[in-house]
Amino acid sequence: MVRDGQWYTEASDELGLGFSLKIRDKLHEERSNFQTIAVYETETFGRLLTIDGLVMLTDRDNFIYHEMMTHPALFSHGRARRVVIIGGGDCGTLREVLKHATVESAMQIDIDERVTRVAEQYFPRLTESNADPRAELAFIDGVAWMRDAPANSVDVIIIDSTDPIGPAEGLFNAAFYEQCHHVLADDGLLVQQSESPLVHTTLIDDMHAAMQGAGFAAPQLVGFPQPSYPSGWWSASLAPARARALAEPPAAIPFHCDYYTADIHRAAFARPAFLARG
Ligand code: AG3
Repeated sequence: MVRDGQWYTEASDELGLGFSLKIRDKLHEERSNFQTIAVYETETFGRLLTIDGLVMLTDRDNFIYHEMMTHPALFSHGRARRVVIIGGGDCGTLREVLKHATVESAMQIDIDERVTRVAEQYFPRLTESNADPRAELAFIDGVAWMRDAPANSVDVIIIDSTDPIGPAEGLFNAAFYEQCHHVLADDGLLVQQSESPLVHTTLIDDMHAAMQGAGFAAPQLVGFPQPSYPSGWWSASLAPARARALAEPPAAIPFHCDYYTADIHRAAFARPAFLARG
């Protein structure tokens, strides 16, 4: 039991940094078949979901991550009908995908059903669109699903995974990207959460090289703040299956967002000088 006034900390020895939230209570903790899932009530960030001790989301800032994992990719595609989410068991990305009227099917494939059940119980706002008839939830291995999926059958793949250690490791390599490339339509896009542009530059370079090695056109970095993740600055990497012009977002976004706007979309693709230098 956690006592009032204690702190939750995600610290990384490797990075030499940590992030702490003052907590009121631990609401839940379980060891699923794949990982340890915990939920805390914090003093100022609402509820906190952790997997294997790492921050997955908080009530207060997950809107930035979920909107930025979804809307730049879907509006850049322009007419995405078939969307597949790998990971994302908390359903926050699925909810954002379903805001797009072009989307006819949105399939969320997370290996761990318990993440979704915990989200339904403790983060009901994230799962509020799960009954949408266009949504399908599968609790299977995303790598195996991708291997067996037909060619040219998906418009946008969103990989909303944990860090590239443990269950998500197989989602960050060339073999998996090759399967994604095969499954995507010619004008398809892959987007993957790609950690911090400040402290994970080597990882990002390796990911982009692996994506290009698998046949993708040059990936672009979409940057955004995420205060509860290491360094507070996060990214998604957007890779077109084949070189193509990306579509512009509409001037007026046709649904409610709390972070994403057309201006934010353009700004998020801008490369800071130190990253542009490579
Ligand atoms: N996606 C987790 C990104 C990685 C966070 N890393 C960390 N805290 N060290 C979470 C899924 C949200 N839908």
